[in-house]
Amino acid sequence: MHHREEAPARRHRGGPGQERGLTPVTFVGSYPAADFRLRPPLPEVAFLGRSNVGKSSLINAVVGRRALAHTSKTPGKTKMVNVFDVDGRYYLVDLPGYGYARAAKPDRRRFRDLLREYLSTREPLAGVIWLLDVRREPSADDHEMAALLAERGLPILAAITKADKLGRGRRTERAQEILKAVGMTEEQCVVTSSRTREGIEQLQEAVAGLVDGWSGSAA
Ligand SMILES: Nc1nc2c(ncn2[C@@H]2O[C@H](COP(=O)(O)OP(=O)(O)OP(=O)(O)O)[C@@H](O)[C@H]2O)c(=O)[nH]1
Ligand SMILES: [Mg+2]
Repeated sequence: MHHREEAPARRHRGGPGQERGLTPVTFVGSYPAADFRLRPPLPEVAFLGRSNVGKSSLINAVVGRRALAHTSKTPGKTKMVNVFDVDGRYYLVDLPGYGYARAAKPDRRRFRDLLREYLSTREPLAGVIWLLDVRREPSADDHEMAALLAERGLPILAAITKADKLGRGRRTERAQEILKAVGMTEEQCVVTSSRTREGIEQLQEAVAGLVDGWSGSAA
């Protein structure tokens, strides 16, 4: 089922050769459950994090498109599993956020179940970019997600987001505090900003590394 999220028709969703002639990236589909089949079968790299942490913005920054994945000031924008084909080599996956306290209860449950199902069963999942806001303490939901990923033994890279919100010294300090709180090292982390493009090249390399290191079967 190729169930698209509502989008204004004029909204750009990444046809071939648009914007800056970068790597071709196309929107594949939006899926309400984790058992969708993609053709061709390719490894997937998913962006995971609490609502409003900047997942959709970071995907746009990584692929160099301004409005491929839909972003919003209001938390809870991404409601399905959105898949983008990057150059026929791998899929980038924009997930709904977790932990949005003001979302309706049934929505919260649905997102949580969808994330759990996707993260714990999805076969072609090569690795996860786990987003953490530079200004926030990791939440109970963050820790729960981390436990789920650890259980499956998936490669994880922590992306500290919105680094532009803090000055240089403060952001390094915060990054260290966050890593300590989630039990990860600096080698497993990149400090990013979709706004200033800080850390974006490093993140691109990390995504490529996850894809190259993938040894599973996407079929
Ligand atoms: N200052 C700053 N703002 C950012 C950055 N990245 C995202 N934002 C803002 O944060 C808000 C949420 O961004 P999204 O990319 O929609 O976040 P999301 O994690 O996809 O949110 P959901 O889909 O609702 O879970 C938007 O207002 C963005 O403009 C960043 O690097 N710096
Ligand atoms: Mg989003």
